[in-house]
Amino acid sequence: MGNEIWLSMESLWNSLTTGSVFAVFHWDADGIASAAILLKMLGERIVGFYPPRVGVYSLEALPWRRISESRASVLTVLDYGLPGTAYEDLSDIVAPRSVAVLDHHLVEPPRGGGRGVLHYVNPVAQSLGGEEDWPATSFLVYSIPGVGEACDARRCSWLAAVGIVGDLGPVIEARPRAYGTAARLAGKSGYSLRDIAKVVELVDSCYRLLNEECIVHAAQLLGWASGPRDVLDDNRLSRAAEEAAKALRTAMDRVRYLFQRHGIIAYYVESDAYVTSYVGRKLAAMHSDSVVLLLHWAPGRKRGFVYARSMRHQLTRVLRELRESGVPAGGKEHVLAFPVEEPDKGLIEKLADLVERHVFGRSSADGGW
Ligand SMILES: [Mn+2]
Repeated sequence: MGNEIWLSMESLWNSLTTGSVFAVFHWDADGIASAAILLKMLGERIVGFYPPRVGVYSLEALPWRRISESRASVLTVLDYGLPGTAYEDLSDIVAPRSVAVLDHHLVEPPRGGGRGVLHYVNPVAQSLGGEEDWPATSFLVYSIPGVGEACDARRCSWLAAVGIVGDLGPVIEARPRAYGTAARLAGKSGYSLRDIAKVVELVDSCYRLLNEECIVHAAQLLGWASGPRDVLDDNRLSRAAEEAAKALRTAMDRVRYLFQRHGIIAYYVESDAYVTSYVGRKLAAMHSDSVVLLLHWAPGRKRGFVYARSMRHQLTRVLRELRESGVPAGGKEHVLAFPVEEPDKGLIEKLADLVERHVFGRSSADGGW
């Protein structure tokens, strides 16, 4: 089979509406909301539905057994942030099935090296807008011609708002355009951003508990819900949210300072929940001029995560170097994360070296990853 790359929303949507679809979606509120919109629009065309392994950004983290058992003709990947070349590899692996990617992470777009059929729509990677224009993948799905109108008719525009509120979190107030978009989308369905924020907190508790079945439950729940009320009344998510909130509080009390260099401050935390992004965001808000590094170790799971975030500085070049060195890191302009197998504080020192070189231009810190 020859290489085929399709870059338009229309051709991507055409592939989804004429095939049977397996949807792989990012484990956070945006990925879940994106999958829920697809479920609302495609119904029984969706023959399978699962997130990658939480905290890992690589093709290996995809739910391979489920994908091969599903016999879907199209594999769609939502909001997962892998570079374009990874999806070219994926289209080779799953051929003759096609791959349809919807994303808004700033990554390298595909270059035309694959042999399978790849539909790739990522306006940020394709330089068709910035992260403020495309604040969520759920909004991108909603923006596919015809989908927004159909979604409005089913009063489901609130799902697009869930992704925006989830991805921007507390900084949404500082992004007036994205804030306005989210408020307009929620309002179209008759809800406020407060309702949406509550939905985000509930669905994000699943990945914090590293519970993939809970994530699937959340996506199905949102996909069939007539509005936020149905989500807020769900017992399983309420229990998960209580448990996650407890884990987050405990983790914040356990954060330990590691070291500081000019413009960089590093911390360590232990928790068996995926508290990485929550704790990292809080620390980044406390040190808004710095780059915050966090090593999170989950002793009971014998795995951990390294995380970096900055309110002010761009981490894009650090993320690129990590990925070029084979690290399964994911992220956006101001954030990156990757899994680790040991609580090795040396990794944080090495990451600090990369940040010094790429963010602060200090060449004394030499050596790659
Ligand atoms: Mn997203």
